[in-house]
Amino acid sequence: MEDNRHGTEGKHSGNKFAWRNKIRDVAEIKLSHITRVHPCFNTAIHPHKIGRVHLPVAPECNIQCNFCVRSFNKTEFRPGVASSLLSPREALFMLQKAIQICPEIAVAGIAGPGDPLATGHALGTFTLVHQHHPHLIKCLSTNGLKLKEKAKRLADLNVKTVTVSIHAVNPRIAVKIYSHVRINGKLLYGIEASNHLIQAQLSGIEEVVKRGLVVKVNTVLVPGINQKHIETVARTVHGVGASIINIIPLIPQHKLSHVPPPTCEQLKRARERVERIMPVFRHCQRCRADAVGILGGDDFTKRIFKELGKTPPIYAGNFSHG
Ligand code: CLF
Ligand code: SF4
Repeated sequence: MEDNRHGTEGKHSGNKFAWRNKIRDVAEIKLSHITRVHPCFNTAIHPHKIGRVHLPVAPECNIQCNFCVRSFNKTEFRPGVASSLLSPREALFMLQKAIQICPEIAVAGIAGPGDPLATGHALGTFTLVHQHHPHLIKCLSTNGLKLKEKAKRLADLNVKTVTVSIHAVNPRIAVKIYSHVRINGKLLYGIEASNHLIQAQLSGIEEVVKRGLVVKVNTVLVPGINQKHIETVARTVHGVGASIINIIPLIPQHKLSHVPPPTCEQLKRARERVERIMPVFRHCQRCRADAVGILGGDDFTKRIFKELGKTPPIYAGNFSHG
């Protein structure tokens, strides 16, 4: 099943949401001074010029992706990894150090290691960032489950860019990618969980776009599961107001450890197909939740953690906010 016969595409695409696209276009123009310099929100920028810091403050996740094993360690190059969790105050210190060491840093992002909207830590951190470094672009990455609920707060905090990870918009496909979703302490499984998550993600995008934020969607390409569904994902998220999409190759682990990652050719073809629908971001480094520096350049996480008195990571490696 690769199309959207049982999914949400029809409901969320087409002319019905043409007005939403107009709002998105206005937001894009209004925020073009931001997206022009944001290393992950435009297709043209040279990714090696602008820096970002990821503040690893989000302790928990409210869903379970089948390719994600969250952990705190210093050595792995894979999703869900940070060397240590920081409090909002420690994150502010990390940010200050990061700016001193790497003045090219223009973006303060929160991308994990759990979901930044599952608890209040990320919004508390953004409050401090906003008070002390109002000139920095605040960037949030989320699975979208609580996006609609937190949209006003994000807008009030002057967060301008949001990434929502959406790997399928058809619950019958999504069910192969997500194990469960937790809502108000209750676990949902199967189609019910996928349905709930997809609806939350799409309505969350609509809500933040309505409030003038610019949205990127991150989609993990999982061969044999969502490979032929990628264009439907792009059409649907573009229909509800997302501006740009990032197709990330699967890193096989956890319940999807048996699935081979997409080949370069498969990834290239997926990006080309999606590019006919909406702009594609191609410079993703699958950063860790505690990455510091310029995309693809030196990473300063280890040095900063040492100064924080935290166990420094051995490798300041990669982490994808899948
Ligand atoms: Fe960080 Fe993500 Fe903001 Fe970028 S990363 S929170 S949008 S500032 Fe960028 Fe890194 Fe890829 Fe993310 S290269 S993993 S897409
Ligand atoms: Fe949660 Fe992100 Fe891991 Fe999925 S990839 S389980 S959203 S932390």
